[in-house]
Amino acid sequence: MIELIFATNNDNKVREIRQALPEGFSIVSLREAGIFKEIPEPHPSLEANATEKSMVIYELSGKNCFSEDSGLEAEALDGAPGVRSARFADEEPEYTSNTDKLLALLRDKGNRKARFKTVISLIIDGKETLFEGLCSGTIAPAPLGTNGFGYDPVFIPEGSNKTFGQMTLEEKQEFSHRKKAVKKLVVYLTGLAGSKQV
Ligand code: ITT
Repeated sequence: MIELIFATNNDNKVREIRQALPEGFSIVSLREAGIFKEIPEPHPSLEANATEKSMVIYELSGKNCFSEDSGLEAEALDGAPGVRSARFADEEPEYTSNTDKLLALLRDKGNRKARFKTVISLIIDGKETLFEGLCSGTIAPAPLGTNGFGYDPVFIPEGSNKTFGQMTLEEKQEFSHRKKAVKKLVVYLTGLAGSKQV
């Protein structure tokens, strides 16, 4: 069994990654590990924030772990909200949510292309490896569906006519940026386990 701490406070991410992992892998969230810590995300890139989260938890716990940082990049907004996806509407009282702000900024734009990006930072015995997953699609004119989290109700992945918010978790996994990054993580860890390095 490969056991890892998943350095996140986002229960939706835990649910999605648990569902995406094959047998033989077990993850423990920060809450389950008894670690109650808000990890800062001060950096201008998903990669640097992911590294910060996993390093902080590795140093604190001394255990192999991984984190992920993700964001939604809208083409017409030069990649915003991007690394600021979780805090996009913060401190701007005219927007009640991140999706409100995104829809307002895209209202007059013809180009509604966007992509989700996930970066996973894995730390095994102090050594970091990064994995990336992308999912291209478009931003819907208005929110549809209540499943998932974050921007799911406004994101339609390429190859579907439904938003992530209208999909079951199983359906979302067929397209998901997070699932693609997890698949790479699994291949890598399976290789390490084969050579008895984890
Ligand atoms: P941790 O840092 O504790 O892992 P977080 O919620 O702060 O959790 P991020 O900093 O990675 O996570 O922020 C990612 C934000 O991007 C998240 O809050 C959502 O708003 C959005 N997001 C990421 N993946 C998404 C997905 O699959 N569906 C919808 N929105 C997503």
